[in-house]
Amino acid sequence: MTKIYEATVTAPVNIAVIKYWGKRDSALILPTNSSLSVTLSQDHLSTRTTIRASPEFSTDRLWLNGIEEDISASKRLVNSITTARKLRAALEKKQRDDGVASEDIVLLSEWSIHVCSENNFPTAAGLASSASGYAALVSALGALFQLPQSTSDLSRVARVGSGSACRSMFGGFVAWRAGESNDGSDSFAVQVADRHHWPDLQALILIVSEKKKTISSTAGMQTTVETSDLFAERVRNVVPKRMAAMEKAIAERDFGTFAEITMRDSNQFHAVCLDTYPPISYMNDVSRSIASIVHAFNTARGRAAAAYTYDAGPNAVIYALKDDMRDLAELVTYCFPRGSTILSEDFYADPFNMF
Ligand code: 2P0
Repeated sequence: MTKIYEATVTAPVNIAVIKYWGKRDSALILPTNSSLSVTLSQDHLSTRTTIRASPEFSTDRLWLNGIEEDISASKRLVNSITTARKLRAALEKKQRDDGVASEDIVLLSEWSIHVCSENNFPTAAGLASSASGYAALVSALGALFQLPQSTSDLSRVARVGSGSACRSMFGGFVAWRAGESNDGSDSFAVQVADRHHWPDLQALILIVSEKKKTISSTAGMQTTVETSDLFAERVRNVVPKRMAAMEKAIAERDFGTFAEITMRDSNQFHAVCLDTYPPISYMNDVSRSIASIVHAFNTARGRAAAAYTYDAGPNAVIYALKDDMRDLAELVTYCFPRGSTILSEDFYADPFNMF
């Protein structure tokens, strides 16, 4: 009978409130600054990955959303799989050293794998897929290989696939500690608060454009590192203070501070993009209008009741507490009646509404 081992996992998308932008080492994916994100609900924005290993498979193969891709064409995929295999090989060696009978040791590290990965959201919607994709791949490899490493340890493996993926290894509120080493040993994700910590917090995703971005994050951030003067100021003097203030705001469920830092950090990230030469512009007029609407909403409420943030594209993510989110969502749909939004009833649990 054919021997097959199989693991299936689901990993969610995360949206940064302190942005990662810039690498100090492109091969190991070591960032220039720490970052912090909120992991969204697994139910509606996530990647589900199944991996099978068998001694009968002749080569590693991968299907993304039903279409076969060439693994060897992606250095990052090869790196992630090779790193996980080395951890499995170390585990098999330890079993041998511990005197486990050879027939009881499954040499999974030597078998080829078949990977099947699917997003439950349209890739064309311009929402991050590399974060959930690599987090799902590495979590599935960890489960398949029964690796004893902690989630933070495995986040280092996800990081070599895509930087932001290391944060999707955890739910809730997640910091990626930049670290200082040259080998990446101290550059990994940690959970700063779990998903039940702030049940009132909601995320609203406003799909402004479904077009693929013109400049990839990977290419854009390196041009920023090489050309922006503002960037050095951000890395040295701004982000470290913001990381500390943001972690405190989350611990205290202080939405006003959380919101202000979130908006300021998004604005500074996009300012740094504009300070890049040639400049990079991810937000468009609709994105900027949404930011103005959020500020008008906050002015009307006399407090920071909602916060916007934008990644490397024009789509907006709004954070607000439940009581305010309904009104904000109504205001946005009034201003943009034909817009496309996804409202997470709470960002960690069951219901999502599409409307
Ligand atoms: C973030 N972004 O913190 C920031 C904000 C985009 C803007 O992480 O080269 O796709 O694979 O490490 O992870 C996008 O960067 O880049 C990103 P690589 P990645 O979420």
